[in-house]
Amino acid sequence: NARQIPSPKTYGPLGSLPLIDKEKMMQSFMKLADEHGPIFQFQFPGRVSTIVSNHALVSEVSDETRFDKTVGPALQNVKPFGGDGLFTSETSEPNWKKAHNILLPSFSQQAMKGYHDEMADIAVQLVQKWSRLNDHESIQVTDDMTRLTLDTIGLCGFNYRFNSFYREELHPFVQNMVRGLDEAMNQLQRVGLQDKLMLRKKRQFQQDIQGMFSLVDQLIQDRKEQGDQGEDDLLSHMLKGRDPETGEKLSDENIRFQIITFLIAGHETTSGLLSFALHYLMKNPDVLEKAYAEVDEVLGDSGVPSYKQTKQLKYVRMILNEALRLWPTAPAFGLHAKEDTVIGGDIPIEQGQTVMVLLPQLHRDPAVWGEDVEAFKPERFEDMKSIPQHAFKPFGNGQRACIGQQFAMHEATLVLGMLLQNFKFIDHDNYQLDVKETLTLKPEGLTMRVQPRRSQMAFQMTAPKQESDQKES
Ligand code: FDE
Repeated sequence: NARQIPSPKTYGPLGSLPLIDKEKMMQSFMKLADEHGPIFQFQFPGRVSTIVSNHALVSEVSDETRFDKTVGPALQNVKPFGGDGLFTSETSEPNWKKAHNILLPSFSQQAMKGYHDEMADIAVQLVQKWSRLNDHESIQVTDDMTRLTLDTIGLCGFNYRFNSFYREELHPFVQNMVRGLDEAMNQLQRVGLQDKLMLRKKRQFQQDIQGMFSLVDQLIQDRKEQGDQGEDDLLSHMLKGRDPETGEKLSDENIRFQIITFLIAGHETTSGLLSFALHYLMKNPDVLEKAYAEVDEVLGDSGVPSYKQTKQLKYVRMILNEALRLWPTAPAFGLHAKEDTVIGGDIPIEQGQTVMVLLPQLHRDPAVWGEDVEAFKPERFEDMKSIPQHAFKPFGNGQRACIGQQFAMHEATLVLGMLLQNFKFIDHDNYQLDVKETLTLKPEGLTMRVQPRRSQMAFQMTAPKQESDQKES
């Protein structure tokens, strides 16, 4: 006997849209999941979305023999500039497997050693900026985190310096990207004719895409002209790498899409993560106390953390995981059934039917996390093995999970460690969390003040190894 999937009430051609806050779609879905349960169907104008959000059901749809990633409506709208890059391609598109094979080694834990000094270079810029603020100046947290994460992926990935700490305005590439992503998300909520009439928006969208293409194409061309100088970054791996399965290389067009993909995926999500973590630290003084204790023990006055020291910041990592539990900055992903199947014992899902996994709700399943799901407790992640499989999925699922997971976590641990090492965090205006939604989540309007924790800032850099090696030769 098949069970009927619950669905909220509808309003003619608008479907259930009037029930949700258009600016906060994910948070509206969380409320609907509270009312309608761990699986419900949401009627958009012209399409229906099946939303799953508890551990039992997510475990089933995470089974890769029955389900595969789907490039859902949101990612479809990003495709004009993400193309068949890793994020926006179906598993069946030939370039997905090819690029996945070529790029996997660039994101291994081993590869992080090679990125560490460049990550530290950008983190030092952030610490220097904060250490030079006057007493009553406050920090726009998400803006500075976005400067940091964009510059980090630019430098580690492509040896390009956005130099965001030296500009008040966003880098033109980022303006194109932010507007492009914003338009892609807005298209989701427009009804047919309404969307067709947005001519000015469409022209702007095309301009933004061209803007992104031209910077990235220039980067590729420059690197090719300058020839192989022994670079060891993502771009060099993309230009030189061959798929071990087919022996083929990536095309220039695909490399363009991959670079844009890494710039999008690598900065918004990680910057949101760091911002949420800072927010929760300021609201949980005992957690903050423990974090200071760990950082003082592991880093002390030893200057910029080394790769090895960063790996030792266990509690800092637990804080980041707990922030990702409450607000996974990439809040949802889509899957489709590979064949007719049944989930939850009696809910039929037809071949090709899509489901959306709603992560912030999954991460609040009381069957896994207990009744105090809203409490910020990094201790939940003391022992990763104690967390049931598929209960915590901030980096997605299976072979389509985030290739940048190690990268993001190493970067975020290093940066949060350095901020703790150097600053007292001050929640000067008693910030109340307001989660802003774009393609990702971030704490809107979060500001803070800082005071130095030590008389001598620990940001004196020793020259990165590779560079000094090169100079000698
Ligand atoms: C991916 C990803 C995901 C899945 C999605 C779907 O399924 O649709 C997720 C959930 C994520 N990712 C998340 C995240 C978070 C954070 C913090 C991050 N992420 C970060 C990063 C960085 C970088 C560089 C990245 N990231 C990247 C990426 C990519 C490329 C991808 C795709 C993969 C494949 O192959 O598919 C992702 N990422 Fe992430």
